Amino acid sequence: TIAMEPQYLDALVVGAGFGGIYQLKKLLDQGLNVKGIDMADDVGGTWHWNRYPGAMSDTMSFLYRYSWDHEDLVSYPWSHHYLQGPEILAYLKHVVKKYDLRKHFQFETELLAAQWNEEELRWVVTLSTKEVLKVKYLVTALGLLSKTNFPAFPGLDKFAGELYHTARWPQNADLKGKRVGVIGNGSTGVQLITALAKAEEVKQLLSFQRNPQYSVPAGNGPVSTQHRKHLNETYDQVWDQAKNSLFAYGFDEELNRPATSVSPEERERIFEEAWQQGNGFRFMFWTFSDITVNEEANIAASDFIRNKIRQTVKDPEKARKLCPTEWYARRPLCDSGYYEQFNRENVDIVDIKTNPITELTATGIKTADGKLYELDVIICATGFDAVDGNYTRIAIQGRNGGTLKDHWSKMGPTSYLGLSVPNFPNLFLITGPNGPFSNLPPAIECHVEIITDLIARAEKNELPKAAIGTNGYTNGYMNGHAKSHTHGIVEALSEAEQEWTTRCDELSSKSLFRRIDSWIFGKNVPGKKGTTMFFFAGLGPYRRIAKEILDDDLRGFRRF
Ligand code: FAD
Ligand code: NA7
Repeated sequence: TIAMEPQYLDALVVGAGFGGIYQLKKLLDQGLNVKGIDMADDVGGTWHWNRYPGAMSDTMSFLYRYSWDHEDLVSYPWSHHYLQGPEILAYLKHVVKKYDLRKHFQFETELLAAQWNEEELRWVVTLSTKEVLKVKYLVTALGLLSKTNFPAFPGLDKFAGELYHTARWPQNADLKGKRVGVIGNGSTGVQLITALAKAEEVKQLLSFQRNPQYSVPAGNGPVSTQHRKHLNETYDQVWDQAKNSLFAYGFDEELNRPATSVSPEERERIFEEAWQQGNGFRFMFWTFSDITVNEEANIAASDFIRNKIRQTVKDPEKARKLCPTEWYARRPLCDSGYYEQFNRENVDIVDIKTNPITELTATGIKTADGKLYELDVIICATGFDAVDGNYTRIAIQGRNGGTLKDHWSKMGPTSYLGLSVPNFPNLFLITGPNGPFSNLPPAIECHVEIITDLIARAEKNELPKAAIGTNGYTNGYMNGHAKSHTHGIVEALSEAEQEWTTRCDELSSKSLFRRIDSWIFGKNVPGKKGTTMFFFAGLGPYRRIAKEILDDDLRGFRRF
């Protein structure tokens, strides 16, 4: 094989979801020579991969989109309070078309390795197509819920029926008349089970459930013309509110009302109001200020939801199985009639907490009690190796030969502000470890905008003259190895990363979320060391901190 000549570019953007699309656009707008890649065969990211029946965003439609195109905000059509997966995919394709971005993307192309070259001040990037790129800036928008978690059940390869993961959903799946087993009942499992049961096409539907979760109604329904008109007239304020709130879900979080500060009747009334209105984040964060940090408040919310489950599910045995016993302390779920589906005769729960799956056989799932559940289709709704999962597949080698994997092996995944890592110059992560925990499109935008600013500063080459000759970069500058040495370097300082990591850890120290083995603290994948993965103080505070840092001459960043 002939070694390919390296291709010189200003920047490579990896990922073609919400993050990659916007980042590509912003860098093109800056006049840079940029390429976007994705291992998928088209744009969409999450919404390209997750095409299972019932896939839906549970951020309300008016906030699950980009905020920067006013014309689009007021004109792009959507009909319901929530967007279905295919609608989001169509929206992202529309944005790509409108800004003519497709020609800058290369699909079915995976980033395999990236190595920092100190001489040239460039990343030497190897792609699955065997192409080699030399880029000044490497932006990874790999997705924080993207690398699938596919549990290694014994006998996985023996199952003779159809076996799917929800995040790799095939376009031709046909479940009509089949006996279907779903493993997993998080956000995805709840959506899938509800949709499959409602469609009344499958013969039998079994939910293989380890830990039941708390779900509240989504409150979906058509959006009235008046409501849309009002939104259109106030969109600037709407975004302003969202971006300055904690979770950017379109309501002001309750900050000063502990659940115990009101009478039991009043508490019930507030829970009921939130239940009627719908949305999981609203139920958890708009009702009271302390549900996620105070045991008593958490129990009050849990009791309320458990009562609703018992009222909804007629068969007491099914209701018992569906009632969670853990803290209400995972990413809050909402649904479009999940619990009701268990009133159907062909829909049932297999409790795999007390009676775990021991193996898959040619014909189905076997549990510890020796029982074999015969199935035609097994669907793993088992979630993701979240946040750093996709990074573990890439060999990223920074300055001095250290790899990102090494850097993250001791403390777990860390970064400064969720986007920069010491010794990885000009590598920028969109929604990297310890980024804001919130509705994601505005969090992603915030990261893209910071990264664009950092790159603009590096491009301006604010290289302090005095530093030349002393900072180790002189060779690259003087010898002229690269096509261009006029750019600078931005990277987090070690102390800044450490400080940020400690801060994120402390912010979540009182959270009941830490007591649950979920993806939010990196505890859902066997072997993964649970660590703090997010900045939990909210998007508004995150944005303020980031702005201060940028205004304060990039405090915490090293610049050359
Ligand atoms: P992604 O959309 O995940 O895109 C990352 C892309 O990077 C992927 O296409 C992947 O193929 C590509 N990639 C990864 N590694 C490589 C590599 N080495 N080489 C090349 N390409 C690579 N968020 C919300 O805020 N609200 C919601 O209601 C919500 N609902 C969700 C429902 C589901 C079922 C899922 C899975 C996620 C949901 N999310 C939700 C989170 C969602 O992931 C984000 O909102 C958003 O879509 C993430 O965009 P992204 O561009 O950061 O990442
Ligand atoms: P989640 O929320 O991580 O849920 C995964 C589900 O799969 C959950 O019920 C798990 O049970 C179950 N699971 C995972 N591994 C196993 C094994 N080995 N055996 C049995 N059951 C298992 O993923 P989702 O895709 O639903 O949602 C992720 C996010 O994407 C969501 O928050 C949205 O933001 C979109 P467990 O609870 O661990 O007992």
